[in-house]
Amino acid sequence: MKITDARVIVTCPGRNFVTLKIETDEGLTGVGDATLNGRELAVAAYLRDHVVPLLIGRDAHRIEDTWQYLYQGAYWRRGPVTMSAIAAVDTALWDIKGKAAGLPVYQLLGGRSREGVTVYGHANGETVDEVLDEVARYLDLGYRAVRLQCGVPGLPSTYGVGADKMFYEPARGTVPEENVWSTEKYLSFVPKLFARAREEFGPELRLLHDVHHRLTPIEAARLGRSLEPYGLYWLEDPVPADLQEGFRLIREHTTTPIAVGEVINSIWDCADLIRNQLIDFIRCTVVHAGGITHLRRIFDLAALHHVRSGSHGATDLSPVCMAAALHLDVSIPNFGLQEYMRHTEATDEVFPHGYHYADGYLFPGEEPGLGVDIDEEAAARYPYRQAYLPVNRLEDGTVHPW
Ligand code: CS2
Ligand code: MG
Repeated sequence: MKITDARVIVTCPGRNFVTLKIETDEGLTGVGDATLNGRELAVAAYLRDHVVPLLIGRDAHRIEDTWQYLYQGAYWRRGPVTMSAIAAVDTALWDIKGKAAGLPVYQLLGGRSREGVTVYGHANGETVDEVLDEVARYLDLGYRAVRLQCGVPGLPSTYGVGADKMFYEPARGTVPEENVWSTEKYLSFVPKLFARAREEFGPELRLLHDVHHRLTPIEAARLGRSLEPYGLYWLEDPVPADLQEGFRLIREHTTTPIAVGEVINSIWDCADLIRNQLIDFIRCTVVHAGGITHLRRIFDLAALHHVRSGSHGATDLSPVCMAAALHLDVSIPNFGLQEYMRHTEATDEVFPHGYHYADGYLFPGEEPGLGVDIDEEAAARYPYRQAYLPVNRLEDGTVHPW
């Protein structure tokens, strides 16, 4: 089965998405997500200018060989742009292989290891009371795990807190918005949020929190320790993951489980974290970590070291990525938890999909392939709009991780 065409489709149904659609001489098509929030056009150009010409005429069944050809063949390795572009090709080829076999992709990955994929939602608010009301709303919807993010008294804005509740979206504007950060204000406030949450919802609900890369290892160790009485399911991205060895210090001081991975693109960028058991959950996802082929390799390494999956599932990962993530989630032995931020109606219209939510779980569906597509006519009604992620500064003006 030969690849006859590949198109890069950029659309903005409320937010930007880049999608690759591959066509074959047998009439089967496949889709892959290539969205890199705030840097979308770099991946679109990488695909259009450097990858699509190499795909035409290739055997669509040769997924591994195509992966190696694009990865090793570029000479330049790793990085979010390269790995998102390769991911899009890889995802689309798995979609095609599933359709050719007449099977949902999870069947090609070894079949189901569980009935459904447990997901967590985001309870956000300016105040603790507002956050707790949101938690209650998620419980009414059947969620078994909730992430809590709250405005910090004395700071004008905080990561994870926005006007929209079900679709948090930080990217906007033709220049990046600037936020202000104080580690001191944050560290003294967060334990109060979780103390109230445990008082209200009891000991069993899985509670999570995202630090969004803002602390140093010793500050993160202090936070982890102060949250121990509240038994978090995970503390996410406590420090930037550039220095893998930095996590050792956190580990030496706290039993709060650590989750990392949404900005990690390759197995080489998390191998030390995993091999040294410095983390508990690896949160890479299909689009930014080289597709189903490469992410499965990361999850397999993680399984050997007691590390479970916790894939990133924010709104900037398209329904194509979510579908692919669910096929992996349902099949791997070491699944932990899947993030699920709902997409807007306009996004769901552009990306018709078979996966569905019920009672705290997502189900990938039984359609052959990934069970997701892009409606190109609908996509054309939503042209690209530049949007940047915010930049963060300390109160004295120093640039700080956002
Ligand atoms: C986040 C994301 O979902 C998460 O855990 O950290 O919202 C992240 O900020 C965005 O995906 C960035 O594009
Ligand atoms: Mg995060």
